[in-house]
Amino acid sequence: MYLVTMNVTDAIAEILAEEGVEHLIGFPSHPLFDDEAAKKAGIRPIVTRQERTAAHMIDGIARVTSGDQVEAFACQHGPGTENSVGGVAQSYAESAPFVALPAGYSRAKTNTDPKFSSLVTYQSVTKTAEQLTDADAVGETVRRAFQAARNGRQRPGLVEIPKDMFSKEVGDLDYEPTSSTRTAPDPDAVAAAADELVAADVPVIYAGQGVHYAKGWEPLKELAELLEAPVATSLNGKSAFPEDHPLALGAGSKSEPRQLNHFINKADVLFGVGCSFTKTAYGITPPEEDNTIIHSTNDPSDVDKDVKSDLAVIGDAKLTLEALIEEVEGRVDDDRGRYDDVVSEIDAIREEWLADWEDDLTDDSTPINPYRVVNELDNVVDKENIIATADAGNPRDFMSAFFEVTEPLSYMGWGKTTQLGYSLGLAMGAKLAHPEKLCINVWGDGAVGMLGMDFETATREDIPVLTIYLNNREMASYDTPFFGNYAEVAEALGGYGERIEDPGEVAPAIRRGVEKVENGTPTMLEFMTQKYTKKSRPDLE
Ligand SMILES: Cc1ncc(C[n+]2csc(CCOP(=O)(O)OP(=O)(O)O)c2C)c(N)n1
Ligand SMILES: [Mg+2]
Repeated sequence: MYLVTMNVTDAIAEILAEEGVEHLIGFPSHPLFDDEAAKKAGIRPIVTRQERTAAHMIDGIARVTSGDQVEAFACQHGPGTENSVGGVAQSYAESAPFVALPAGYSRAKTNTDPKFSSLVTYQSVTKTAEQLTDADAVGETVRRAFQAARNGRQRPGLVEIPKDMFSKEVGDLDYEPTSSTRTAPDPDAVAAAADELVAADVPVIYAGQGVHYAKGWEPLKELAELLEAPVATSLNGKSAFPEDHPLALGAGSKSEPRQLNHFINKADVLFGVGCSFTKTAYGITPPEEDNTIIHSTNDPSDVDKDVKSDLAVIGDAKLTLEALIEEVEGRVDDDRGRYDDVVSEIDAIREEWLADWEDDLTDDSTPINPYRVVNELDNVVDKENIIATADAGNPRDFMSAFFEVTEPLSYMGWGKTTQLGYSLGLAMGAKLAHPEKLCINVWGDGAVGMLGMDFETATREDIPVLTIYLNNREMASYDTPFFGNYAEVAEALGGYGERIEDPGEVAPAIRRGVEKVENGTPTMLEFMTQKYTKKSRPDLE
């Protein structure tokens, strides 16, 4: 808290600092960049090559900090704001928070055709959208955006600042930073959920991204072990439950493990926690009849949106899981006597499923089978020290099912909307938040073409990420050919680039890449792969 007189630009910079913002990421012109206001307030400004990447980076930071680190985005009025919609929309759909501070046209022209209005256009992809029209209201206006971004279902908040406002003098600024509050579930609903889960023959837990945001990983494991119940995650929830745990089913997506599909269909009680149950091609579609669906979410608007539940438990995922553990503990003995059966049922299906995929995962053919790359990546990297993600298209489907993760927040899964190129920004954001981790994105031609030039942001800003590019010279599911030598592009942009054509070189190349990254060099490994669109679709078998 402080009392000073300053202009709007400096006031916003100070507010950001008070809010704990560490990075202002975006694209000029914007006074927070141009006047070095952010820098002077101790905030690191980062300029990307594309506004979308900037949003993706701060989205990545938010995700890998469980929404604690709410960062700021800035861009120019007009074209900057027009070009940024995608980035904000992606974070809105995936529920990742940040505060966007786009400049706007001067107030005299703000509502004049054809001037782009962020206030109007961003309404559908932000939690709150406001326009700053009074310098003395700068504190309360920006505060509302942070408050929205930090609380409940975390999503972007936006304040459009007409460009004539930046130089306006602010009277006394007295700013208190916002905080986040958790909501606890209705005890009656928790008791009812416990009754159902304990009485179930085949209880199955489905964990979503809310478990990451609530940091509910430990109680999730405890509840699963208490109930002796298998655990699936959504794609966004991937890594909320260790995938090497005997009760793990893996992540539900367009390509998913056979054991997951088996148990989702077999469950007589399906407990979705921290999930939206959104019907999407990249999520599960549970049967709604002949079972009991319990839906726990912190956003009541998810309940009965796409999937009709039998019981809703509204609240923070961690508080809900902890409350459930207490209720369940009073209802069950230590050993329910079915752990071994459940585990061997999972294991048998999993082994059979992996055996069916063995030929792909270890394929020696040339061009390289992309599953071979994913499998070698899975084998080579140290799972305790990574954060991985994959892009839209087949790379997502290869990774979601066959890249196993064991640590909370070691995977950034997404697919509520699927903008090509999102993965690079996510990986760079993760690296900024966790410089000690190996941050990896796996993407294809379509994604590289859209945001590949932001590899230069990684080299210029010293953000050493490992980019795995599966180059099949086309958009495989769209029969659209592309070409280019992107390993050379990566080199030309100041990083390390290597093109790999020999399947025997896949693992050694990954090791070389990891070493380059560890030495501080952003690295692009370009694997020349077959066009391959085979997915694991047990639902269609
Ligand atoms: C911005 C955007 N436009 C269109 C799409 C639709 N889309 C999804 S995947 C894809 C092709 C991806 O091709 P590529 O990156 O080469 O991966 P591949 O499937 O070939 O491995 C397209 C066009 C999208 N996801 N994002
Ligand atoms: Mg491709």
